[in-house]
Amino acid sequence: MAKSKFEYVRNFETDDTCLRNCYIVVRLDGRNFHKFAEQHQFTKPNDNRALGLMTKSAQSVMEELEDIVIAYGQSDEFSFVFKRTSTWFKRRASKLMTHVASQFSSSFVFYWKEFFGEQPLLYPPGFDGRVVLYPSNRNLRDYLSWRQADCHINNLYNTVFWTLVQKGGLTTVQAEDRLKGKLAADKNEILFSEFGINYNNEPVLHRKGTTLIWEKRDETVTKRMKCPNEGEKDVAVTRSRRTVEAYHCDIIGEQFWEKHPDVLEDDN
Ligand code: DGT
Ligand code: MG
Ligand code: MG
Ligand code: MG
Ligand code: MG
Repeated sequence: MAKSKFEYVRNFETDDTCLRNCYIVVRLDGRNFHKFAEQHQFTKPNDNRALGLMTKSAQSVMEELEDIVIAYGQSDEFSFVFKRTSTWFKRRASKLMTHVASQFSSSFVFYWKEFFGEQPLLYPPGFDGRVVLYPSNRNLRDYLSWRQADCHINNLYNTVFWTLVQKGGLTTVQAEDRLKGKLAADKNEILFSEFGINYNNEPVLHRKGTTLIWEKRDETVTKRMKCPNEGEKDVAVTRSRRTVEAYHCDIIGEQFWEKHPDVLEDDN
């Protein structure tokens, strides 16, 4: 086919192929969600409708796109891990990242009503994305541990902070002063001795975030079948289906990975 004289502009495209053998992580984060949460009256410190919508949108990403083996989310962020052998979109970082970000954003708007009911979405939300490569299972697990530790640190802080304000009658400035330089043990102590709250009994969704993985589930359906000489009959048919399952558990320790050995491929 004849080429136009404009064709050369293609050569300005830069190569952004992700290094082979590495896990490709795409992390999304809500743009200016501090304001978005205020304007949509998110409950503090955690809004279960918002967290549910984030998880639903992440499930849609996993179901619609190829090769995502695990995703982890907390607050206004979600990380998606593509399997290390993925060849989807020739491993082009910009393609993978923009597909994740746009699928997530459109799902967030599409499913809004399912979680917020009649409360209107006031303006179109956006999400930024970044791509990070991890060459080993250890590095990938440390990445996910880092995000879950971040969830814990923020949630402990936010839980004490808003308890001091909502139940302790402090202003936000006073609560901030009170918590300056305090260690995790001090925060647990304030919650327990002043408000009778055991942090470990707080909802696990808020303490651990949300982990999504693929699982095989047996599904039994009744099918009407034509049988020779017997006419039509209802027959129970069991088939195994892959579905995205949500967990709110520790993913820093070994237990989760021992229980789900198929999520990560071997290092060698
Ligand atoms: P960015 O990411 O630089 O565009 O700015 P932000 O404002 O999104 O900052 P970020 O991502 O560091 O922090 C997330 C914000 O989202 C944080 O200000 C609190 C808010 N947020 C997230 N989840 C909830 C929630 O469940 N309830 C409430 N009230 N706020 C939430
Ligand atoms: Mg930020
Ligand atoms: Mg944000
Ligand atoms: Mg964030
Ligand atoms: Mg096209």
